[in-house]
Formats: sequence, structure tokens, C-alpha cells
Amino acid sequence: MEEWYKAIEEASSVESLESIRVSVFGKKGILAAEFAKMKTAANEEKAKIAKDLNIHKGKMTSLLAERKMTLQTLELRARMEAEKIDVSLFSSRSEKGAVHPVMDTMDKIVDYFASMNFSVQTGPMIEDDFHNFEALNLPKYHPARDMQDTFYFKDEMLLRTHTSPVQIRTMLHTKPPIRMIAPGSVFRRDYDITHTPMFHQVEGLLVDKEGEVSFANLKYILEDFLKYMFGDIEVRFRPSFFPFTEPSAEVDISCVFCKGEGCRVCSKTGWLEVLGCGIVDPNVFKAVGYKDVSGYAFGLGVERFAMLIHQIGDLRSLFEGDVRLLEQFR
Ligand code: 2NL
Repeated sequence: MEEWYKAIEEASSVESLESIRVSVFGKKGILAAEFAKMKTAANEEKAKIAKDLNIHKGKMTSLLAERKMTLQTLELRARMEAEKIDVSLFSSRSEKGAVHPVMDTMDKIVDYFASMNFSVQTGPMIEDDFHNFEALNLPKYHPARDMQDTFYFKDEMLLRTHTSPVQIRTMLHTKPPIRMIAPGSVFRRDYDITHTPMFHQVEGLLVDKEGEVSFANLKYILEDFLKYMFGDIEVRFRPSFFPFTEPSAEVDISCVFCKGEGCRVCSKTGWLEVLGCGIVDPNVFKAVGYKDVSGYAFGLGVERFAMLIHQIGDLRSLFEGDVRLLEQFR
């Protein structure tokens, strides 16, 4: 029996301990063999043999359990040591990041207007009714204020639907002349291949003395800007309507995919609409207390520019957060 105690105490692994356990406690183990001997022992000796064997059985059970605990702890410690990872080590596999195509496009737009002496202004994304609508000649009950298009909070607060409130705020705290752009995120309740509930705009505003700003000035800078963005393309202005400008125009470029031949992207027209613009409506100047001034303004959707520049088909792919999109722009 003593040799088995020694074997348990000297077992060097959980595995070898288990084979010892089987040799002692198994059906053909030594305890079973010892108990079997009782059958042939003299009657008066049986009780003593049984008592001794049961004492051994108890001692070995607890000794086995104790040794098993010790070995498991040692084995876990050895494994943790072997699998230790130094998270501060440099990895030979370092992935390069990429600028998101929307931000890359926005940067390029901002660079152009900065080079033309336009300042870059920002403002809050949570706006009030006055700065987002009222001051822009969008009176109460104008369809553009519809709950279906605008995300509203309580107390007439809302997520800005365009970056125009930034121009309103700038005019309210700055004397003319003004030359500014307002890049930023805007929000509308819309979601399909060509609309996401959050998107980016760059709007521009120029204000100077009455009679100093013409539609010709606006036409020149937008043509120059679009050629900077898209290269060798044609530009055309079509009459349009916005509540905050009069007269207003929408601006098309010749299709960057088919060079004006007509294709799926331009719906066979050869033209792509990229901008809205116009001469600032007098009601806007009245709302901010400006007198004897004239100005022009324009607005564009950055995602649309990014899609045309990088040939991206579905607008939603810009916002899914799939790194495979970014990998293409490294
Ligand atoms: C479009 C059209 C436009 C403006 C935005 C503007 C702002 C002020 C006063 C007058 Cl404070 N106008 N912004 C003007 C014309 C068009 O955006 O299609 N945007 C995506």
C-alpha cells in the first residue's frame, strides 16, 4: 500500500495521476483485489481487514484529490507562461488606414474655396426652427418643414436639414462683407439607394455691398470649382427654385461616365445634376438685419460628389462601416 501513497505524491502530471487512480480504485485495481481477499480470510479477521482497507480508501481519496489540485494549478501556470503574449511588442503586420472617400472629397472641396479666400465656418447640428427654417424664408407650414422630412425634438428643436443655419449664425454675428463656406453633416428622414438619414453638405455664401455681386460672379466661380473637382467637363445652368434664393439655378456637369454620350448613370441625358445656387433672397437678409447688400449662395451634397469621383454605385455602402470599402482608398 505504501508504494501507492508514494506514487500519488510523486505523480508528475494530471494524466499519470489518473492512471494511478485507475490502478488503485478501478474494477481490477488493487483495492478491489484486497477486498476480494476477504472472502478467503478467517471470519474473525474480516472486520479488521475491512476497517483497514476503508481507512486506506479514504486517505487515498483525499490524497488523490489534493495532488490533482496541485498538478492542475502547476499545469495551468506552465500553460499560461508558455502562451504569454506581450501586447506591447510591435507587430510585423501593420495595416494602413485610409481617409474615408466622403471626407477626402470634402477636404478637396474645402481646399478649393479656401484658396479663393472663403473662410470655413461650423455650427451646431441640433438647431432651432428660426435658424434652420424661418430665417431662410421657409415660413411656418412650408412643406419642407414636414415631420416626414425633418427629425424633430421637443420645443421646436431639430437636427439641421442643411448647413444654411451656419450662414445665418455667421451673418447674425459678423458685419458684411462675408465670404464663407459651411461644411458639415445634415439629417433628413430618408433611406434608399440615393438617400441616407445623415449626409454631408458644403454650402457657400458671399455677401457684399448692394450691386457688387452678380449672377455672373457666381457662374464663374462654380464653373471654375467644378472643373477643379471633375477635370475636363462641360457645365450648364438651369433655372430652378429655392425658397432662400431668387433667381435660382441648378448646375449640371456633362456625365463623367459617358462624357455626355448618354448612359445608365445620367439616365441617357448626358448630364448630371451636382449643385444648387442662386442670388440670396432679400427676405433672408431681412431676417438677419442686413441692409443694402447683395449676395450669392450655393449648396452641394458631398456624397454625390464622392460617388461621381470614385464611381461608387450605392450611397449606403459609404456608411456600412465595411473596411473593404476603405481598403480601396489606401
Ligand atoms: C442644393 C441647394 C442651396 C443655398 C443652398 C443658402 C443659404 C443662405 C442663403 C441663401 Cl444662408 N442660400 N443656401 C442656396 C441655394 C441652393 O442648396 O441643392 N443643395 C444640396
